Amino acid sequence: MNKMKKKIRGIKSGSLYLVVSEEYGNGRSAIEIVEAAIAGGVDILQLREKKKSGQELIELGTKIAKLCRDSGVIFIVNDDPMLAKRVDADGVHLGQEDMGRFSVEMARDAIGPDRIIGVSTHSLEEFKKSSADDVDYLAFGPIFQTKTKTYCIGTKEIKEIVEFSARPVFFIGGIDLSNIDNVLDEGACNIALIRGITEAANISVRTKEFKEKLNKHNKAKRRA
Ligand code: 3NM
Repeated sequence: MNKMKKKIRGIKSGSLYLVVSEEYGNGRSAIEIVEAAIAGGVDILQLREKKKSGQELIELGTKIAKLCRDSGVIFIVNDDPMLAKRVDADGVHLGQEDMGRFSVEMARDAIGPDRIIGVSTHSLEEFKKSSADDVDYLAFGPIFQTKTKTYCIGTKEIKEIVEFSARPVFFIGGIDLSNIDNVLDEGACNIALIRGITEAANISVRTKEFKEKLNKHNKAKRRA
């Protein structure tokens, strides 16, 4: 098994996953966001730029792949298994809409056995169904209100998801420093987010703050 795939499969707790979208970066470029998040200690980065052309994504993805490789950060590309392969990312993230167009099995055939596949899920039922597929991690959300969805689930299903899952789970959607404790108190171990980090005045400091929160919470949980 490839090193990054092993790394993500082995994640138990305390991992911070940043989804990078320039439109939420307060005028900062994707590369600026990525560099600052890496400096702050982010664990996983996803390139999610819905408004860029194919060529722009190849150029940007290639640059981010190098930055991540040099710092041991896992790099995931949103939506497109062929782009993930082209820029030599560690894996691809599939939304439910993507899986309407092609199955996880087809994405696996496209990117090969060594790269990571992650999926978005938005209900307990979807989560359980996707868990049976050949995926390396799952995301569950939106927990709180967010800009990319018209509804949110809340924290009530977190416990059951965590207990059920044999793979790492990232909770996502509207998570920021003011509500992260509600998510962690329900048993979440890892989180994913956009604006909580990309809108910060100092992205690197904010990334560190999230990492500290996650570490502190997980230490307390181990002691309990
Ligand atoms: N996926 P923010 S919520 C990209 O629920 C994405 O699957 C979600 O952005 C899901 O942290 C979301 O700014 C947006 O709320 C997360």
